[in-house]
Amino acid sequence: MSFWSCSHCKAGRRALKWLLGNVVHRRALHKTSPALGRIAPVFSRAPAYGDSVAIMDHSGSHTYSSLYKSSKSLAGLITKALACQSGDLKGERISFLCANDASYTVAQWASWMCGGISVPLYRKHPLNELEYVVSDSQSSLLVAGEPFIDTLEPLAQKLGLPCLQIPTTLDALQSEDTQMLPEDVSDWAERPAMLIYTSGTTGRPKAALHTHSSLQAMVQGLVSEWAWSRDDVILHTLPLHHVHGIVNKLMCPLWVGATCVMLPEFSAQKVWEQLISSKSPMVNVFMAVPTIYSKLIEYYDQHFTQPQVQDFIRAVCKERIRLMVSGSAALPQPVLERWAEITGHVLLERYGMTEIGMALSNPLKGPRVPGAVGVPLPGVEVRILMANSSTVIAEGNRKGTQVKAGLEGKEGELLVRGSSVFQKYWNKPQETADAFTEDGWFKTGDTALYRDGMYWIMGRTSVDIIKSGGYKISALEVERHLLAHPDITDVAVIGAPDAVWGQKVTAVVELRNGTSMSLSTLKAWAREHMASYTIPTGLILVENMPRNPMGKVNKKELLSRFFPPRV
Ligand code: MCA
Ligand code: AMP
Repeated sequence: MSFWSCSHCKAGRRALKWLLGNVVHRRALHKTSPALGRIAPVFSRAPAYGDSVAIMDHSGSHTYSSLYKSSKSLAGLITKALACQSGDLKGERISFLCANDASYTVAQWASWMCGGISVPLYRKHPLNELEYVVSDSQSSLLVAGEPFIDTLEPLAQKLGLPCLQIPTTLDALQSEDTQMLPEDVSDWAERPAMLIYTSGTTGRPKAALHTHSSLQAMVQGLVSEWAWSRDDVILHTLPLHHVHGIVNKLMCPLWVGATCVMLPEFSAQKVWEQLISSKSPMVNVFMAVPTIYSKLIEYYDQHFTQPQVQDFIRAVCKERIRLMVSGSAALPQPVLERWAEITGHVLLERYGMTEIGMALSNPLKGPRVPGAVGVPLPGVEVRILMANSSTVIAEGNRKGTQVKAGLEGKEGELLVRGSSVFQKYWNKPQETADAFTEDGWFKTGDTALYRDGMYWIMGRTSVDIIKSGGYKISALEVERHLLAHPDITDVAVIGAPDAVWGQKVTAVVELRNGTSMSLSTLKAWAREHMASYTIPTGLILVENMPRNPMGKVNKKELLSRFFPPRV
């Protein structure tokens, strides 16, 4: 029996039908996917890299062998705390909250070494959101990096769960009492590995379940396409509860034995310092969301005004850095152009999503077309489907794309299939079924077109999904929170266009008679209840919420009324 077959949920008939179809399809893909090969979770490659530096963080350098040993010890402590005699947690969930440093990798590897599913928590989430994730994932144990023990311990007590702390000095974890690891992990392909929470247009955030094979497919696709090697040094500045920060920027380098330099959080000044520093190891790979590139440009324009400094920066970036990537949101052309002026690098834009990993990428070598997201990565198949019809406009993979005659350049919904696609939404069979077509294609909800030999993302099909700073935010989830405010009687949340953030979370609010509200009082109230990046940064007060005769708010109309398109 596979790890995962003891599912917690009773799938409905439709879900079961989908599941069977999907499993069959995914099996077929495993057979045919040439890139995937043997399944080997990233930690199992660490011993081969021995004393090479895996991670550099605020506390110093951490070699592959020291991370491996600390992770084994933590895995041993986890199985002990859960009284698991076999040493195999068979897919129990381990939620962990760590800083952006080596302790994160130790927690992740440890949860895998003892057969668990890793559930990364995020430090900017308020307690109620952390509790939601721990409860929804039915986690059995919590792991706290040293700065977060005071946050997690009371939560663990409330929920009756054990809570382990990772000491500041990771070596203090290394003990004799370590986890015995399976000699052979070749049957790990369909083992569940990670839950990533993502917002949608229905209900609370749902967790996408990735298996070891879907994670490996993501990693191997990027390693081969972007030519990752052991000599690479990447600068890591992203949050670690999303695929971009976890897979692209952390698991890829650790897969090949490269070095990951981790900053505790994004700071434009610190990023510039690292990019041009002549201290070893020198960064040669950088990846970020478009907002980060905008903020780096802003910092450059304010601080690096002297021509000789500008020449130096350009020369260093051009000479040392081999790859700079943008993704998670559309890269505005002015940002791409200005970045190219400053650094001499045309950003490589790629497209991905929590449920599928990376799907489309501009080439490492060869022309990168501004505004386009390139072609399918290895092992990925894509389709563009005409809205409200079964007409396939275009379908393609690594080798090429076929377009239906006369439909070149027509827009439709982007569908994705392949070995990097997630297995299911945790405990949500209906949502899982709804997310796929009958023949196993994942429906991204993004509008795309194929033109001039590449794919272009034209936006979301739903106005209720907002992208701000690279974060996906559900307008409905923000409305749910705001409606709990005692003075708010009605609210509609919209994503106003914003040059730096992509979109700006804007609340159109109707207040109780006789009350007033400013953006700063709303923000102060929201900080206790909502993740910081979901808090509105725009507030529009209305006497009466504009509704159509059916009583519905038309958000497209609201957007064009308050933010008319510039002509
Ligand atoms: C926020 N602020 C704004 C706006 N938005 N002010 C004006 N207009 C706006 N539109 C304000 C906030 O209210 C806050 O104000 C201040 O700016 C700083 O906000 P904060 O969120 O704290 O910003 P930050 O800490 O500087 O972070 C910016 C960031 C961050 C580094 C760009 O958002 C980030 O790390 N984003 C990456 C997200 C990510 O990794 N996404 C990947 C998921 P005040 O100070 O008054 O409170 S997508 C994915 O994984 C898929 C697979 C993919 O394709 O990659
Ligand atoms: P998430 O669900 O948080 O993983 O975010 C995935 C979403 O980010 C996708 O569905 C797209 O809407 C958006 N996205 C990612 N990369 C790009 C890109 N290069 N251009 C436009 N949108 C993107």
